[in-house]
Amino acid sequence: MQLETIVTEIDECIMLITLNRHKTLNALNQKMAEEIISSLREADKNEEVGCIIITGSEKAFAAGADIKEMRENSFSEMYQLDWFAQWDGISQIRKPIIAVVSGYALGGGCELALMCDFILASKTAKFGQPEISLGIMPGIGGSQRLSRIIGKSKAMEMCLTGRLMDADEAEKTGIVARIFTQETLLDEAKEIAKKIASFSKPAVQMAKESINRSYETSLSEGLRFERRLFHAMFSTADQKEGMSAFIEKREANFTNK
Ligand code: DAK
Repeated sequence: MQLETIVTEIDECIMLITLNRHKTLNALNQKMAEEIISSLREADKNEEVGCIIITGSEKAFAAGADIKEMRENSFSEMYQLDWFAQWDGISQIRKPIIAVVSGYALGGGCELALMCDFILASKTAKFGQPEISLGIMPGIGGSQRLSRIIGKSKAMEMCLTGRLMDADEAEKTGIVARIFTQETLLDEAKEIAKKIASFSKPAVQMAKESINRSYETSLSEGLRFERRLFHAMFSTADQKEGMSAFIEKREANFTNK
């Protein structure tokens, strides 16, 4: 597929997806949603890829859904086209996805970052759900994922006032895993992605699946699910290799089997 709104590159074991609508601060339109989801699916199928990075520009990860594209839409158009339902596809991606955020991550841009497995940010990052100032509300998880991460009070305050949160506060509240300088952010992110990709793919994917399950089930069900996956890992060659390598004081050579 000829990509118009993103650039993708495979760097060793990482698929790097760079949002590429810089003039509009990477505003998310329908085309971009389709291209991101289809690239993620491709990465998921590609045996070389062990981890995926989604990033934007220095000024903006993404400043939200494209206001110009949707302004004139009617309710029936939004409903019948099921506008932005394709974003749900991100939750079916089994390989880890890291959002690497500099500058603005607003509205749908903040929600896209929150759909990823974790967020690495530069000191310039600003997160927000400013939809309220446009006469709308968050629509791809902002009112759901954000409140589960930062709690009701802060999520309410952000969604009802549109206030932006800086990188330090985002790290303190758990939106962001780690902060780096602008200059080193992408290199640090690639190192982290390569580390993840160096481990057993089944182990990485089961760990991701298990953490995600915790958001959708009771603690006792979640613990049972985790234990079953843990037991299942003892059927993999990588479990034998990982434990043997430790005992033999050598590097593990995982084969994803
Ligand atoms: N959409 C379209 N264009 C945008 C944009 C956006 N979200 N954000 C920025 N741009 C464009 C600007 O219009 C401007 O274009 P030109 O005027 O040069 O043609 C260019 O990017 C540069 O922006 P600024 O000139 O405004 O740059 P500044 O540095 O002065 O300000 C800013 C940066 C990020 C503070 C500002 O651009 C801004 O406030 N942007 C809008 C932020 C925002 O309100 N974001 C939320 C968008 S609404 C749905 C689910 C979810 C959603 C929709 C539907 N369904 C389930 C159906 C999500 C909705 C949203 O995200």
